[in-house]
Amino acid sequence: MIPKNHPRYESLILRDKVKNAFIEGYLADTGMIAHGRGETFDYLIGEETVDSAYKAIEAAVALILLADNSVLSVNGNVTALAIDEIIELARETDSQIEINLFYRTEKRVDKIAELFKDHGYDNILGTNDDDLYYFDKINNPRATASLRGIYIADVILVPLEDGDRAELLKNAGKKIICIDLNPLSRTSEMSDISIVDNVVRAIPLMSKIAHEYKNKDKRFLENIVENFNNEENLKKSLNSFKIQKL
Ligand code: PTJ
Repeated sequence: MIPKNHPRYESLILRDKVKNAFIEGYLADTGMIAHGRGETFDYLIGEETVDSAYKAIEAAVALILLADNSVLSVNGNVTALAIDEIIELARETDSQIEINLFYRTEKRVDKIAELFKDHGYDNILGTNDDDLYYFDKINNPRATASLRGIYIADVILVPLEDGDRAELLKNAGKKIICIDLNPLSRTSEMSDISIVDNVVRAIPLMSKIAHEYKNKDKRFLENIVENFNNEENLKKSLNSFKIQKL
């Protein structure tokens, strides 16, 4: 039990969620290592949504709302940290949700699908019964895509994606939006829009902005996307890292 008045309460709660998800069997063991790495970057940006991340979030929401088929990809870490928030974002943006695991096992996929069901979302894609295709004919679990989801999607949100898979999706002609606290990761570098923020802050903020943007006209959204430069924005994100005591 973590006392509410602990100065690092929020951070410890997230750690607990990740640990429990591992014990429940749906978070990869290395997902805990990835979380630790994320914690470090988060600390250095002050555990807040910096201006450049906010700009990227606005552009990301505009791009998703302009898409013909948008998919929100989920893995073990996103399920553990932001299951209700990602369901809300799917509803606000009319996107589909697809399970997409780096360390894919039938057991983990079933558990994640069951959790989404328990949280009121029945139509998750990428399950063991789904029609899964392989990009570039690479018969590798990392290359799976649902025929009704990622395979035909034009815009994909990949929170916490590994670089190889991001590259695979990019080469398949998709527009990629990532949420990754590391602005230097291959995923951040190769995405069309890189949100350098924690998924626990970025995803709810995306829903809030989507709620506001979804009644705007197409030109408004296109303007936001056209005026966004990912390379420049990533440099700004990098500049917001500093050594400070929280
Ligand atoms: O559930 P699976 O099988 O798909 O596996 C998921 C992991 C995360 C283990 C897998 O995708 C992986 O190994 O990822 P990487 O290559 O370690 O990359 C994770 C990236 O996410 C790193 O750059 C971390 O800094 C970043 N990160 C970690 N936690 C968060 C985060 N970014 C945003 N929000 C977080 N909470």
